[in-house]
Amino acid sequence: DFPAGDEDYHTYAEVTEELERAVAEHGDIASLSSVGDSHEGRALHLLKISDNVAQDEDEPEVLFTCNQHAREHLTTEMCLRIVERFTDGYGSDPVVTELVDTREILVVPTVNPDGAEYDISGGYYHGWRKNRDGSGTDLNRNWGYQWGCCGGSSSWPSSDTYRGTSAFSAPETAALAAFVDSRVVGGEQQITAHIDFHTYSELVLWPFGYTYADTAPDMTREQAQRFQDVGTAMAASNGYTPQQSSDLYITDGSVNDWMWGEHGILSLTFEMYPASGGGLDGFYPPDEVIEPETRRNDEAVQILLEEAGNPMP
Ligand code: 0X9
Ligand code: CA
Ligand code: CA
Ligand code: CA
Ligand code: ZN
Repeated sequence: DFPAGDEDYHTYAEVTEELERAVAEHGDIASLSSVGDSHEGRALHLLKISDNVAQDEDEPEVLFTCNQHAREHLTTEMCLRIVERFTDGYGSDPVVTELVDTREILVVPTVNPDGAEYDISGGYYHGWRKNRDGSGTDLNRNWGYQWGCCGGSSSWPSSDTYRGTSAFSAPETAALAAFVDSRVVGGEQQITAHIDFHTYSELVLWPFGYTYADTAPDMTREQAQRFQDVGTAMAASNGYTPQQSSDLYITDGSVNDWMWGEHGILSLTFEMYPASGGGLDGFYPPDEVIEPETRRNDEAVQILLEEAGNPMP
């Protein structure tokens, strides 16, 4: 469990409960499934929110993923806020209602439930980042676009950025990637936009991470400009700093490079609160910040949902 005083954070069992509650109360617009199982057999929950939720309608699909990194618990709360806002707000909040009616919102609140549960086991924080399959793999270096290409990951299992033995060697990345692959229908990827939430540093980041270059074989000048425009607009709404992810540091095998490079998805990473401060402590802000720091991203989430309807140049 979470340490005393931090009980407002959700354990895996409590995340499951929240999602089941959303479906029980809003079964007309919410349905719960999973993209697969973690190494230890926990369901990687997928909550879909849309009107006519049982049907696969021709509406832009928008994906939100959280908690790839075990200790980044505030991100799980971010995904839960998205679930709560777009279910409880349906029918009363006009913006929410319009977006639920015209989008298919897909939320995976915890990509790494084994790691998250381990991180709080014994009632204290372990500073854990990776999954729990015993390989030492950093999930956010295990994605299959330019995997291990460029010095943005490590070949040492003990490293914080170990890329794994091959792309998608981790069951959690493999399951999520297979789900995204499965959204290619009639030759067209249905998911048009994505945010992967992390902590911390208060940043809005866009691909590519594997190269410092702004343009690349799979990134035209016009496309890079759109990432910059959307990222900058989002950052204006929440006060984060917008930048290409490689401007922070080079990564290869990160989720955004694959989502964009492989599937053409407008895919960004948010690094949430705090902006800086205190090494490991930065991953464990008190639960009092959950409400203000997740609400802070409401407008950016809305911008992504709206942008999901616009074509990529
Ligand atoms: O290193 C990561 O995977 C992310 N940061 S974290 O502190 N949450 O681990 C950032 C990934 C963004 N991509 C690049 N910086 N290239
Ligand atoms: Ca508290
Ligand atoms: Ca629908
Ligand atoms: Ca659809
Ligand atoms: Zn992270």
